[in-house]
Amino acid sequence: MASSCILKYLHEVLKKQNAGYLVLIDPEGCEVNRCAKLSREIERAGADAILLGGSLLTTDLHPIAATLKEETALPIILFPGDSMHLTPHADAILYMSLISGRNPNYLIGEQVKAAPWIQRYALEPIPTGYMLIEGGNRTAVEFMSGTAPIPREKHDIAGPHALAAQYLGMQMVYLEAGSGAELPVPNDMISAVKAQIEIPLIVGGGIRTPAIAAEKVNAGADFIVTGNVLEKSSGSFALMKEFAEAIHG
Ligand code: 1GP
Repeated sequence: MASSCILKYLHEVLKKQNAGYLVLIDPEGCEVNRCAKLSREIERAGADAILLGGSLLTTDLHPIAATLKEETALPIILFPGDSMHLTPHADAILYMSLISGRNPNYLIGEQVKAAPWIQRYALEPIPTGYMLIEGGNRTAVEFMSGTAPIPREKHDIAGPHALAAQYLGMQMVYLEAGSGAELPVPNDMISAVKAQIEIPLIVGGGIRTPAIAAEKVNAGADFIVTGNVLEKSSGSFALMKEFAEAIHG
């Protein structure tokens, strides 16, 4: 039986500080040596864990994940776009169900295909209710999943989805505006969702500055995810440090 040490670790992170910082590495287009350097910087900058994954994967995940495991002591948590995006060279997996959508393949289909491999690879599954929120532009996750995001102002829709995730036994809720979203998840939606649930709330997509990350934490986010902004920035180490400080509070 899989242990739950990464989930416990994430809860410990929340006991020690305001919120946790998760840095997403998209293996697509991330050459192994670059990923290795990035992972060392992520750890030195003070992030709490690395998420590894993306909507579409055409590169070989195994060598990248194996290198990350060697280079950093931080937990490596898979963030898969589908059941093909698995590797034994990780500690855990966000075992997500795209609960904001009504596409059975992403509600349960991919999860069934992935389950035997998660067991074989001894990955710790972290059951997560994944909710796509309108982010001002069409994002890869919206296109690839064939699901419509929840409108930005519809807190009355988002809240019950998150609560249903909790009642179904999920351990985390992820509010996702989509990688490269023009607009991150609105603060008032974060607050409305947070008020309805007791499980930790992850917020990501389109968070480009430490000040915005801090706003999301103040609104109720327990974990902040950044991806794109670091891939695009030349001074990514300094920026990551600023993010970590802003998020940890
Ligand atoms: C995407 O929430 C993550 O799934 C991160 O988004 O790349 O826009 O930071 P960004």
